[in-house]
Amino acid sequence: MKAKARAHANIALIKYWGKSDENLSLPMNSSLSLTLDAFYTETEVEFTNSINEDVFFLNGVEDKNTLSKISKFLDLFRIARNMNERAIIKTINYVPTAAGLASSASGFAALAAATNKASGLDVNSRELSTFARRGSGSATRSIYGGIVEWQKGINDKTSFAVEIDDASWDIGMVVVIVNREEKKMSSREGMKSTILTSPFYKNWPEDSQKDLKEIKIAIKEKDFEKMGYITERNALKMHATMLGANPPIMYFEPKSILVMQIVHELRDKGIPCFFTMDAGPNVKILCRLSQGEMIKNRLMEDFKEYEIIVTGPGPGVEII
Ligand code: 2P0
Repeated sequence: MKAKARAHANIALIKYWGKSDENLSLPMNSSLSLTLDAFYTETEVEFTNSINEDVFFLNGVEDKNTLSKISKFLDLFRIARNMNERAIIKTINYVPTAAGLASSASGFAALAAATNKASGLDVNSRELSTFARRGSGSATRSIYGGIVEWQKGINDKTSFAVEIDDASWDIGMVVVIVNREEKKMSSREGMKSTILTSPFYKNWPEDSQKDLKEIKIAIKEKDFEKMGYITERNALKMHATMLGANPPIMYFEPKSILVMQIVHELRDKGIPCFFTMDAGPNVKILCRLSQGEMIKNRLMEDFKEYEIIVTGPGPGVEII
């Protein structure tokens, strides 16, 4: 009745932006990501008859704010197993100091895997990704390592992740921490508002699927530059849909733009690197892993060393 799991965070190269079903967390578009080695979450779940309510500890401190979301998530497993036991959940986020990155992807992937084991449900990875999805959309992809596609599907059973490539061909990311404060608007709210109010959203579901198709070809051909250009454009198009919302949603900060300019400067010098940005001001640079340290050195002219993290591809979720 007790199990512990580790899951790594992921960064989307083709973004998920918008839900077609809020309750089931079904996405409007399929997405594709790179699982990262440097950022991960470890979660232990123990079901027991000795308590009447779930208890959740985050980094050693009891967290009552997130409890209802976690309990609702555990209910999915309790219903599937026809069990009533409450659980003690202990989560540690291993994110380099000052990273300030969202941890919902690694968080819900680790929670799903630990609960799957502890409850005895024992579904396979594909089905596990559908459970992770119910916690947080991006968690669907953190079930697998390397490059992962989340196929949008048409219902709960068909919206799952699949492995695309192990990313072992000199691929990495440089994460630049621009600001580690909590974001003002959650992705959930941002997506909803974009769909409802942005005149630019209507092109997104179809256009992002074209990008997805193209990037999968580039990955198959191991064409890193093509993969990078598609990644950078796709992120900017996602942000364009948000900029068109009312009120506008803008995650860019001056330093985010500075990183983008440095990326272009490096590219002009012949170094293949490409930026992407999510629902926050931090910028992630897709690059050759072997050039990560060189890119970091350039960034250190404008950023502090602890604000720059070089990482390779990470593995899928594992029971530890
Ligand atoms: C992504 N993002 O594909 C996109 C790009 C942010 C921008 O998935 O509402 O925390 O829990 O499904 O997964 C972040 O959103 O949102 C996200 P919910 P989630 O990575």
